[in-house]
Amino acid sequence: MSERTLVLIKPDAVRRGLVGEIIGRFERKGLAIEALALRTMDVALADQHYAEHVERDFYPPLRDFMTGGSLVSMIVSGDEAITVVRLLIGATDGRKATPGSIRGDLSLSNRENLVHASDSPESAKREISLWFPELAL
Ligand code: FUP
Repeated sequence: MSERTLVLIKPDAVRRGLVGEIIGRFERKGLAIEALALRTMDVALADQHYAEHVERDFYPPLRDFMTGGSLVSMIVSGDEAITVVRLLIGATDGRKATPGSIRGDLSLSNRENLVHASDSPESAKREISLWFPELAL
C-alpha cells in the first residue's frame, strides 16, 4: 500500500554536502519524491515538530541545531514508505546505527544524525500538515 512520509534532511547534511547522497538513496530504493523544499525551521515550528521532546534536557541544543541552518523538507512516498524510510535512515544514534543505513554510514552523533523521518502513520499525517499544509490530505 502506498504511503507518504515526512523527511527532513537536517542542517548537518546540508552543510556537509550530503543532500544528493541522501536523496539518491531514497530514489535508488524506488521511493518517489512528492514534494521538496529548501527552507529553515524557526523556533515555533521546531517546538511543534518536536512537541513530544520539548521538555527533554536534550531539546535546547537540538532546537539550536535544527534552527541553525538550511534544511530540506520532503514528502517521500511508496509502498510501506514510513517503515522503509526508517530502515534506510537507521537508529537515532549514528554511532550505533547499522552500517549500510544513512546514519550508520555517515553520522557519528546522536544529535547531528542527518535525517528525520516520521515514525508512524499518525506522525506522518501530523508532520506533513505542519511542513506542507497545502498538500495535507
Ligand atoms: P528519531 O526518531 O530516530 O529521529 O529519534 P527521536 O525521535 O528519539 O529523537 C529526535 C531527535 O532528537 C533525534 F533525531 C536527535 C535528537 N536527540 C538528541 O539530540 N539526544 C538524544 O538523546 C535523543 C535524541
